[in-house]
Amino acid sequence: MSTGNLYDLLRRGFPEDLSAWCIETEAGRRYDWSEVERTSAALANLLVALGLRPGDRVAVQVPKSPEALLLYLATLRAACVFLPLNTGYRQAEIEYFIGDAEPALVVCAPENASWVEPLARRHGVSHVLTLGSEGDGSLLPAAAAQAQQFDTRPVDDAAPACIIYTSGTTGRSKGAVLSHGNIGSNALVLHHYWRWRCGDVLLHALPIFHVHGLFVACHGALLSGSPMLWLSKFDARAVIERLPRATIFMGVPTMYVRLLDEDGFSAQATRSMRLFVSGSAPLLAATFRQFEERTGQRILERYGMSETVMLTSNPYDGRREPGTVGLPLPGVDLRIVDEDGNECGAGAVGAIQVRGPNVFAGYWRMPDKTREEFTDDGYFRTGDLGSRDASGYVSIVGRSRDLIISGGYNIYPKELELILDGLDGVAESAVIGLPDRDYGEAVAAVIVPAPGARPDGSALLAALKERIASFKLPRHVFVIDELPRNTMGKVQKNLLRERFARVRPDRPDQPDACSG
Ligand code: MCA
Ligand code: AMP
Repeated sequence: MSTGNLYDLLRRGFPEDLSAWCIETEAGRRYDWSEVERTSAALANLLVALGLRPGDRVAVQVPKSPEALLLYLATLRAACVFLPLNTGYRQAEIEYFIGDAEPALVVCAPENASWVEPLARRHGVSHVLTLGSEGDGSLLPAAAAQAQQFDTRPVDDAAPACIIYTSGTTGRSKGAVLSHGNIGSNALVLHHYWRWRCGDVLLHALPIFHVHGLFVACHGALLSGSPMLWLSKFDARAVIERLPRATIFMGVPTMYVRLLDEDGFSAQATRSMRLFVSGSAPLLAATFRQFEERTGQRILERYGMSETVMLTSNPYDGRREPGTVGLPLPGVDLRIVDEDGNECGAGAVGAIQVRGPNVFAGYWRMPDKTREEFTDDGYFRTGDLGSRDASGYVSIVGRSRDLIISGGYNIYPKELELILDGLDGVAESAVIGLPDRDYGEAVAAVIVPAPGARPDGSALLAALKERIASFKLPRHVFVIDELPRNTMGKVQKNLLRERFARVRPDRPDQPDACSG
C-alpha cells in the first residue's frame, strides 16, 4: 500500500474537530490541531519562499518545543528532508553533519547562532534561522507573513523524508536516509499493533531528535488524533504528576529505573495508563518485574534501529516476555543467521538480519557502506546478535559492533579513542561500556600513558568535552601499563570489561583516575 507524503498520512488521523488540543506544554500552553495544520503550512511556505526544493535538507539542532515538531511537519509537507541533530552535539560534530549533508537551511538554538552561522556559511549553507525553547528566535517571525494554507507536495513512497545520523564503527557517522514509505508504513503498523484509540493521551518525555521520540511516539499520537502532554525533558516527578491524565508513555530503560526510584510511583499513580513502552536499549528483566510488582502493569518492550524504525514488539494482548523484544512486526522479515549465513534454530545465537517496507534504502552518499550492510537477497545486517525461542520471541543478546548504549544514546568507542589517542600524554586508549544501574552502560576510558607521561583523568575529560557531546564523556578513566591483545593484535575489550567491572562496579559518580 502506498503511503504518499507522510504528512498527508498523519493528517488523515487528525480529529474532525481541529479546535481540540493536540499538545500541552509543561507551562500549560495548549496547541490545537488547526494550529498544527496552519503553522506547519506557514513554515512549509517559508521553505519554498527561501528557495528550498524537494530533496533539499533542513538541518535542525534546537531544544524540544512544539514549534520544532511543526518545523518537522513543514519539512515533510514541502518534500524536503529533515535532519534532526542531538542538542548535545558540539561544534566539531555539527560541522561534520553540515559538511556531509549539505543542507540548504540550518535551524539552530538562538544561543548557538554565533558559532553555527559562520560554520554553516563556510559550508555554503544559504540560510540559517533560529528557534528557541519558547518559540523565540528568527524562524517564526520569518514565517509570520506566509499563507497558512499549503498544498502538501505529493511524493513517491521512496522519496527521502529524513536523514538520521548514526555513529559508525570507524568513528565516522553515517546518515540513514528514511523515506516517506519507510516511516509511514511503520507508523501504520504500530498504530494497529499497539491499539491506538480514541481517548488516548500520550505523555511525551523523550527528545525529538531521534527515531524513538519523533517517529514512534509523535507519529502514534498524530496518526490517531491523540493529544500529547509534552515535557521538555524527562523528569521522574513531572512524569508521575501527569500520569493520571495520560494513557500511554514511551521511554528508555533509564526512565523506568528512575520512575521506580520514586516513592510516589505506584498502581494508584498509573491507574489511567493502558500502555508503557520501552526501547532503544535493553530493559532488564528485573526492572520489568519490579515495575509489574509496583504497578500491576507489564511494560511492552520493542526493538528497532534508526535505519529500520521498529522491527519487533512484544504483543499488546498476548504474553509480554521479560528479557525479550517480542515478535517481528507485521511486514518485517527477520532472520537470525550463523557465520555461514544459515538460519539458526530456536535458541541458537546468530546475527539479526531484517527486510521490510520499513527498512531504509541506504546511507547518505555512502554506496559502498550501504552495499556492505545489505545481503545479496536484500536483508539489512543490523549488527545485533540475537536468538529466537520456540514461540518466535526474539532476544537481543549482544552486538557484533563495538557500541555502547548509555541511557538510550549510542556511543561508538572508536570516535572517542581517535580523540584520546591524539592527546598529549596518551600512547593509546580503549573505550568500553561498564554496567551502570542508571544508564544501563556507562562509558569508561582505559588509557596507556606515553613513555614518561602521567596523564590526568580530569585534563583528558576536559579535552574531550570541547570536542564531543557530554553524554559521550567517560564516567570513569583508568590508567594501565598495557592493553591486553590477542594474537592478531586486537585489543581484548572483554578482558578490560571484566577487569574494571570488578574494580569499579556500577559507579555512576564523578570520573576517576586510577592505576591498574
Ligand atoms: C544525558 N547525559 C548522559 C545521558 N543523557 N550521559 C550519559 N548517557 C546519557 N544517556 C549527560 C548530559 O550530557 C549531562 O552532562 C548530564 O548527563 C545531565 O544531563 P540531563 O539532561 O539532566 O541528563 P539525564 O536526565 O541524565 O538524561 C537521561 C535521559 C536522557 C533522560 C535518560 O539520556 C534521555 O532522554 N535519553 C533518551 C535517548 C533516546 O531518546 N534514545 C532514542 C534513540 P553534563 O552535565 O556534563 O552536561 S533512537 C533508537 O535508539 C532506536 C531507533 C530505538 O530503538 O528507539
Ligand atoms: P540507533 O542506532 O540509535 O538507532 O540504535 C539502535 C540499536 O539500539 C539497535 O541496533 C539495538 O542494538 C539497540 N536497541 C534498540 N532497542 C532495543 C531493545 N529493546 N533491546 C536491546 N537493544 C535495543
